[in-house]
Amino acid sequence: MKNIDSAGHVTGQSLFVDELPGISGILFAVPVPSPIACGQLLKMDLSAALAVPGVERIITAADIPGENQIGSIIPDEPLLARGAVHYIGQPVALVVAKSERAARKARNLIQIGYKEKIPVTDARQAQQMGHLLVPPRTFQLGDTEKAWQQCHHVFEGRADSGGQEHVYLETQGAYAWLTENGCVLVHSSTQSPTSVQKGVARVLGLPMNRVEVDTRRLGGGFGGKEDQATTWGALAALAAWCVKKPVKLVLSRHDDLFMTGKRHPYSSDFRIGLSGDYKILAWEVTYYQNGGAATDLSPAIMERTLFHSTNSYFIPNVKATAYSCRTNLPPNTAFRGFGGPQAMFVLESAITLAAEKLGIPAHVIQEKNLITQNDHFPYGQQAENVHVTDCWKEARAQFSLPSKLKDVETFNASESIFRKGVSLMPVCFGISFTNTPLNQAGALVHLYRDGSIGISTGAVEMGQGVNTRMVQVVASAFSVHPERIRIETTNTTRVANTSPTAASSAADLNGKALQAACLPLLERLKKVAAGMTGTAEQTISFRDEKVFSGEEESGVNWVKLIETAYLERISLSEAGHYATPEIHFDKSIEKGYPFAYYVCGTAITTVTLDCLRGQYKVDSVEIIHESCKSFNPGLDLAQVEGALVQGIGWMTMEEVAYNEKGKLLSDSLSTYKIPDIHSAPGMISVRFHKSDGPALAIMGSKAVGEPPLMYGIGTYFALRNAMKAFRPDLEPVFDAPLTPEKVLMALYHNKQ
Ligand code: MTE
Ligand code: LUZ
Ligand code: MOS
Repeated sequence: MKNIDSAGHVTGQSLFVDELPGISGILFAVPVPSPIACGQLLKMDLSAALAVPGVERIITAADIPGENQIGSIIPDEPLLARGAVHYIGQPVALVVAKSERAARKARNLIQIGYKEKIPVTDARQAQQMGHLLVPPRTFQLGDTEKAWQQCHHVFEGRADSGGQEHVYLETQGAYAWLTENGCVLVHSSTQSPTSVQKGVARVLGLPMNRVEVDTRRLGGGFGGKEDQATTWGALAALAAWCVKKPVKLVLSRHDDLFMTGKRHPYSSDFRIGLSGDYKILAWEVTYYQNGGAATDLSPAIMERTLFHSTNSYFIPNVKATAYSCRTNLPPNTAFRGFGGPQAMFVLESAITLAAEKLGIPAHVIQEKNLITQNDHFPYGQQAENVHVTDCWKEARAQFSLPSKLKDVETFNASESIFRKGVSLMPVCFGISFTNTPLNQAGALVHLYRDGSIGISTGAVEMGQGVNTRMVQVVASAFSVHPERIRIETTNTTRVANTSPTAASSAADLNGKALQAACLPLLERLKKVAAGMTGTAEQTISFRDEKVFSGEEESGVNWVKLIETAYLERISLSEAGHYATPEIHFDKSIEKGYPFAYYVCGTAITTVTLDCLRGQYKVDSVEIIHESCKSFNPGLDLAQVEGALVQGIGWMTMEEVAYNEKGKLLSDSLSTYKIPDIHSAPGMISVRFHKSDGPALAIMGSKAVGEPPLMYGIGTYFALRNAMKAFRPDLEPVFDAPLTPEKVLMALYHNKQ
């Protein structure tokens, strides 16, 4: 089934927040950012700004009727700063005007007096100063201290990975107005309507039932709107509250780039120990996560880093410690993979370092240490039903690894300027929110009298196609044509207490909630059908819009059945709820069973490097990816390809740069390069590893949103292999992104 949004998107009919029609009296809001990263705001002179024609009001923290707080895990983030400011771009006021243009003009005239302090932008420095967002955590298995003595080879190193800007096509935004009797409606571009609802209620001092949040779809989220849409929803609602008119707030690209948080940069120290036959016996790692100026989701992201510190490998002795460091950057936040990619990059760096020192290919070490079904992850969950080795072997065989390696060797031996490199990248990603209570969802199903169907869930469509999957789930449950089904907006008054659409789990959780809603409806309809056909209820089934009694077609169709049920006064609406069974985690001992299942795969990447210029091209990425019984291979393929290219961007070209004052330097799409069609791999080949899907995956179809991003890590190491082929004494530096500049500098560093 095609994505139900395709036609609307290409004809321009799909609506996004900025395109919602203006209501009479509509005003536009523009946030006022802090000009300094650390210090005190002394006073704001608003007089010139207020004199700009069209300006209605400038809102500050003093106007907030409720609590000036939006921190979701820890209350350390004011909606509008007052006094102390902690990063450049932190909202300090909001200009509301008749046009966005007037609001912008006014913003430029605001004079802010401040007293500046020296900001801290480096995670390690913050850690040394004791600036942590939360206490550090350690995951441990076996005894690394003892294990070092048994190791034949021990290597130490450091790995750094940079931030990543989400670059969702639709910038952050919200549109709010007061409905009646002190209630507010917010249209928000959010992955988490309930978080926005909660945030607005808190800021306005209202109970949640007076705040309705509606989300039709996002022009991309990628994690950037999991927590950070709340700021803009709350600001729009606050403005509407203060001026009693509809207020739209949609960030310009530039404002979005420098005011919002990104993927967390990590700096890590590691120590890896191997036996004489290359079994990894011990793994010690310390992660320094650059959290930015407020907690946001950093502790949850740090936790997922710890969960994935051994990626697809079994290591008997592990000690992984993570520090979430407070710095004067915009609060960093969720980004596809949620700390998992950062962990995997460090381990791959360590394996590569070991391989280089030992003079063997990295894939020899990788292959020897893949986790098997009897092994346990360091946090206690058994790797039962984990198909790491199957995918690895399938990739080797199907993509002819030996001949590929040989071709590259021949090429490299015959070339003077160009070098090729190959890498293998196994991925094993846990599916479920690591914060167990979030693994629940709700849904609502209406069967209308004419046989058409309206469904609502807590899932948010952001391009990944979850709405299409939801339609498929219901079409399959009732055995009706998908065209009969209309999926409604995600709205807090229809489905309450929703978890964010995140952790790749939206289809599983919300699909199962939908199934839970369809089940009692089906039972009731069977009773009606039994009455209509004069047969026993147990013999009734629905197939392709027809009622069957046993193998016999009864002559009753779906439309007639629904109309009859209505006349018999049978309820045709149902709400469903689902909570993932079995999963649990005990933080006091850092052990448990946090994931419903794992998604595995292996990517083989080939690159060609121009060693004169530092430029490179990804020739091909060939992937075996586990989808099990995919019920929408087209959507799955799109997710794998998109995530892969996003991962390659993070590893190779996307460089988030701040200066020492905490000012974002890469603050436009000309200085922040994301992959385009020219930098995408010349060839992407994805083959799905099929098997019986786990019961906890919706209709046996495994989650796909995030895991393939981590195949992009393979590009870094393919490039490193190409560099190494040109310069065998390459320094053991692991510092992503590996931009062409960095490649060139490394190839000629200290060269006689
Ligand atoms: N695909 C598109 N096109 N746009 C997005 O914003 N977000 C990704 C992924 N795929 C995203 C996307 C992220 S970060 C997640 S967690 C999942 O989609 C969420 O959706 P799902 O749970 O339905 O997979
Ligand atoms: N969000 C979250 C996530 O709150 N918990 C998670 O475990 C998670 N994982 C991936 C992406 N978002
Ligand atoms: Mo995705 S980072 O879980 O929004």
